[in-house]
Amino acid sequence: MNIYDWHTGPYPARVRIALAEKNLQSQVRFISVDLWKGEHKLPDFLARNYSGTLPVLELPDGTFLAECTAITQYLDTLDGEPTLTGRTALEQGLIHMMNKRAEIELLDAVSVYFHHGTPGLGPDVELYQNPEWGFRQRDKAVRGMHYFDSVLRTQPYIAGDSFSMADITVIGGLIFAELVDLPIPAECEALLAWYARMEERPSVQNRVTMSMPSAVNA
Ligand code: GTS
Repeated sequence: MNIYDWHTGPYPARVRIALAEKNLQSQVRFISVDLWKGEHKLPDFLARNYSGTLPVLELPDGTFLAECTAITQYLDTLDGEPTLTGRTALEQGLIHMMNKRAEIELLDAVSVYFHHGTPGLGPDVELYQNPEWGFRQRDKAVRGMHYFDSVLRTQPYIAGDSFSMADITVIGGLIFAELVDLPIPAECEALLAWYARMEERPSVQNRVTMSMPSAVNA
């Protein structure tokens, strides 16, 4: 399988962490798509993913799977342990809900802030920017941090008692928040403590160095 990604990207980090959690790294080849040069907006790449975003998983039969949630679900189904998307109907429902919340309330909000409220990927790639929308999403992301802090005051992981895809998505949000200098508020003690625990996981620590990326059309 091929993964089209960018080694320091917060969304690609989600799939890199999932791969490491499932010990599937040896089954994929990483193909680097340079976001800063806008390679993800070129026709070749858009043919692989209409949305023009990373990461994308290419299967041996030529199928392209985009969207971190879909890729994680696929990888989780390929291999049994540990499960990242739940076993029972209730676990799967809760993980899906919290994963979606982690995207809407945190990760996607930070991403919109990056693309609209900061120079983003630069003038050659950011063809439309709306700073006010960006700043609103920045504030939404901080509210999201408070929300996840409240969740973690009553349970050890984002979707309950076990580590899951929803934890990975919040980790992605906090990786992105660090990149745009959006710190976790000091009063979010449960979120800070949880994040310190997450940063100790080998899958999170080794996510950037897990492979040497090759060129886009290698
Ligand atoms: N909903 C998509 C997913 O979950 O996969 C979003 C993917 C996404 O936004 N990826 C970023 C991207 O391609 C990669 S990174 O910012 O994390 O490195 N951004 C480029 C762009 O122009 O939006």
